[in-house]
Amino acid sequence: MKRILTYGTYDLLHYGHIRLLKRAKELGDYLIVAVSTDEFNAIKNKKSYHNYETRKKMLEAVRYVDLVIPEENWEQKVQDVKDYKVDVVVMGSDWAGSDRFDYLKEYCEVVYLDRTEGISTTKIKKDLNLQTPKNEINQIPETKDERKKKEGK
Ligand code: C2G
Repeated sequence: MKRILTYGTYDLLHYGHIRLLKRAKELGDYLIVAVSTDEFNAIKNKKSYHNYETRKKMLEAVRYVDLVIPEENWEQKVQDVKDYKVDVVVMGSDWAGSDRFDYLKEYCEVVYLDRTEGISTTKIKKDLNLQTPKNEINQIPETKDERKKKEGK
């Protein structure tokens, strides 16, 4: 079983993300996505429209994704590769050659896939002229089942 790992914020999920996930999955049999927590986004100076829980739920609904784990810092990648027995780390070509990823070649294969031109979360926000009020992050309301589970009913 060939295990693939990729990292990202994955906010406002768009077809550039989906194409990356589809091609990453095609490289193996099991795809793990480490999605940036809201706290790590702050470190990356990224403000996401959806909070971590919502971005995680949306990725879990993507047919190519087998597991979603939190990306909490820059330093966790070697441990992730070991813990999840990863064969290939995949990122979009905007990360090609980055020292944030290239050093992982000591532990596994590192593959950069062409970034999908013409789409990005920043472009979507700009085109929709989205001004997310400061510190307000939208989230998907809980389903009845999720509420019952939380209340232990
Ligand atoms: N991507 C792509 N084409 C686009 C937009 C994004 O292929 N048009 C890819 C990126 O290259 C990345 C993944 O989709 O591999 C997720 O993109 P982002 O959510 O923007 O992730 P990023 O902010 O680059 O976070 O530790 C690494 C970071 O967490 C990566």
